[in-house]
Amino acid sequence: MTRLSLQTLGGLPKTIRRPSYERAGLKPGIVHLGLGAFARAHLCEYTDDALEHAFGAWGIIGASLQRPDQRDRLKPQDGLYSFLKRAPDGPEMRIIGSVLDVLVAPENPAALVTRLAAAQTRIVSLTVTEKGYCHDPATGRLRQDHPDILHDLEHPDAPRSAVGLIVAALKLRKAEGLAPFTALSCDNLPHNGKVLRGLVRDFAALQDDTLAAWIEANGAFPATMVDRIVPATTDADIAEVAGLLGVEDAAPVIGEPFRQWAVEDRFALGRPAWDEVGAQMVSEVAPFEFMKLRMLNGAHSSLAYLGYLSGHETVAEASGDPVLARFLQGLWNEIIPTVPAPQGVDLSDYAGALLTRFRNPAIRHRTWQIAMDGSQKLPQRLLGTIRERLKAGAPIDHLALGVAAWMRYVTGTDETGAVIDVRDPLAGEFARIATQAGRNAQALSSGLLGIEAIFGSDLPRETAFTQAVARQLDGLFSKGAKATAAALAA
Ligand code: CS2
Repeated sequence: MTRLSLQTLGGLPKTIRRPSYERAGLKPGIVHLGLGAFARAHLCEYTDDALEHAFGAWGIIGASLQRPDQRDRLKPQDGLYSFLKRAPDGPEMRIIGSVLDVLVAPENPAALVTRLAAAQTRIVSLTVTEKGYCHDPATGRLRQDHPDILHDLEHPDAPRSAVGLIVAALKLRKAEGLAPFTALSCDNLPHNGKVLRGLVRDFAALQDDTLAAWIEANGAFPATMVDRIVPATTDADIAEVAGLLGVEDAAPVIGEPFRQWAVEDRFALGRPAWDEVGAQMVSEVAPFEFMKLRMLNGAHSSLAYLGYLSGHETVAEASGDPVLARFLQGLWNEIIPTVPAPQGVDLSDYAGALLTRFRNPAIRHRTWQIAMDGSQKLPQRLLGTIRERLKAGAPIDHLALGVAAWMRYVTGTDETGAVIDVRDPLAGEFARIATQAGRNAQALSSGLLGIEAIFGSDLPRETAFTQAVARQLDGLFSKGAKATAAALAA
């Protein structure tokens, strides 16, 4: 079958929206690190919209930090791909044109550093997931013992990590008298701009204090809150897209219609007209970020673990289960008092809208996908909320069940005795702790609570927390996930 490309673009069915700007004249201005499905359904769509609104040199060069697959799929398509938005009443499709090229960092790290350091590169954006920051999720500080950081200190001109790449490029820019680019984190981390700034500065300081001081004085690291539900693309999606397009697209992205982007408007060298196409440029991102990380992602993770253990494959199925829907409502009741509402937002309405989004029957977002990397997600999704509830002397039963369900999940065996494919940088440690503890809730919870990179040194000393978690975990072992969630509502 013929492939989607600049050449075949003109022959697509007329009903399919495509870039209205002159794609052949588009010049790059952004390098995006971690060109996964989420970025292509969020940043790249906003940028495509902004280019239609006000054309400028804001094309995107993507960079894959690990594998060549994305480049291999997109290169033959001249960077073009389709975005299939799945609403409950049917799909809508468009072609995104903002991605110009894809580089593969491990194949030629120096070429990527050169591209980052080029004068045309005015923004370097990132979606490298939580673990891609090589930091300690409990504190937000650089892990100097992280294998990629150790590697990059030894090979500063051929870095592997996002932080190493950014610092290598900033070093070249400084030497050439160029201003730093804006580094724009689009990952689900609290205070993502500030965290990235700290990591870049600390890594630079390990090599050269004057470089660190120059970055500190001149760098721009705006905070962002990003939101869109984007499940992994499946073979069935690829076949469906080919049917709609009439040509083959090896790299479509699938997502819900809803999207939100709150961005701190502090850019060193300009930005696309994102504000004209729906992004909210704000002076304070924190309220948006707390709302989204605690209410959406906190609920997502809790539901992923409980849902998986209850035998639900997708978020839509899990949130359609009346017992788990009741659990979600109870969870949001515990979370809402800890969230400062962004101006004009009613948090109960926000929770109601989340439930509708989770239940979108057209989106198959696997609980297993969200369950990944819990060690990197729990601190900002659940543990910060728990700390604040404890300080206020408020109940935390639903939050504790979310944490206990994660513990039950990382034992690696489900309620039917089947193996769970636990994906997490700390999976080895979990397996060791789980083997030692067996089905003893007390032993398992205290073993896992001892992982300081997740729980810090404070939470294991909070008996109201440790007892609540052990109690819920005991319920999960003795009664199972559904009955334990049901018991909370009783
Ligand atoms: C999800 C997020 O995979 C996960 O951990 O919770 O990817 C979630 O879908 C997005 O943050 C929604 O914006």
